[in-house]
Amino acid sequence: KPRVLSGVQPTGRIHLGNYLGAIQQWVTHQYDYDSWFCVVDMHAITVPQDPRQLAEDTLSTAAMYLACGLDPAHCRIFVQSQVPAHAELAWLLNCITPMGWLEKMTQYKDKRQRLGDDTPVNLGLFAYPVLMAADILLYRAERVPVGEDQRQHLELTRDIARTFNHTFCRKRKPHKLPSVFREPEALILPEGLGVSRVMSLTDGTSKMSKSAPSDMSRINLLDDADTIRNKIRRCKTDTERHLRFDDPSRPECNNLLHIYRAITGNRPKSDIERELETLNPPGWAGFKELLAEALISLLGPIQERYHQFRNERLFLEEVLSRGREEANLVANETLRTAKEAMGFAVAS
Ligand code: AQP
Repeated sequence: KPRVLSGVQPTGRIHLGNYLGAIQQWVTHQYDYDSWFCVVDMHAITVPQDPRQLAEDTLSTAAMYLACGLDPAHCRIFVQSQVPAHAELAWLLNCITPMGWLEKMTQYKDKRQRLGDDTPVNLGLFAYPVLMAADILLYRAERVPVGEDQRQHLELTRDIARTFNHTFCRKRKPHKLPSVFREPEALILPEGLGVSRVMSLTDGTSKMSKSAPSDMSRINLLDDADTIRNKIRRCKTDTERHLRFDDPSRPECNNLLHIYRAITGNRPKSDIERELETLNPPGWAGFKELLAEALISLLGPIQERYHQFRNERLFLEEVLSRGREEANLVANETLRTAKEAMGFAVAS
């Protein structure tokens, strides 16, 4: 089976963008792929975290993976910081990655802008994509199921893998070595099969994100029914009455229709547009009610399972401990071959 690897940062509450763009794909693919999913807590600390909260958020994120449908009998779930090879490989890769490549990363540029000129940017935030490359390359993953926002980081991962293989394997004299790393492909939902980029509820041109200051901009998977109704009631819309897909001048309408479609079985767009013409009350008011209730139906069962898993601490720790052991085995082996290729004196 081809191997997949992906992860979410424990930086707050998991939202609908994380679910539709990434986790839902993981759940679907876990039976067809050799699947590895991590909670990327070392990525989380690229922006300040409360040390009293990080471990709990890490466990909550793992519980949410299970609640969304990841089955530890079919995939491995582990915590990034419990596999030291991630940090070590990231350092090796830092030393072959030109800073110019990282300066071009739009996510870095966006985050930097959001932090403002007065907040100094740390080296970790700048080097974030190199750590992400290490995460993926350590497992020689072939596919990486992510949202559209990660496409550029995946391209960078491929560039880093190619540079490493070229420098330390193919050009190696007198004997070439087999490639250490495999160039992974992003697995991003194609248009028509869900939403690869869920946008903010308060601005249809920016992505739904954990770090956006206003909680009204996102639906968190743990939001209760009243909160969901309130957020959808107050989300940004426009003054047109007809609800149509794919009008570029109506980003909010487009986003909400795509969310509705993704959570109600990906029916043809024309079917949904027809359904929306018969709403009572008509237009936005009726659609907002429909969307809110569809979200509540989707999230209710996930929330119930989440609270069960969150209370089964021993089970959760056992899943993560098994994941940690297996991840360390694979990651240490790849790290050893990478260090050998670079010329380190590797202890036998
Ligand atoms: N809006 C989104 N639409 C589709 N997919 C998304 N993902 C994130 N946002 C969307 C996907 O979720 C996975 C984990 O991403 P993350 O942990 O980086 O989450 P985040 O919400 O992007 O976190 P932050 O801290 O809020 O980051 P910034 O500030 O960069 O937005 C990934 O597969 C991602 O594609």
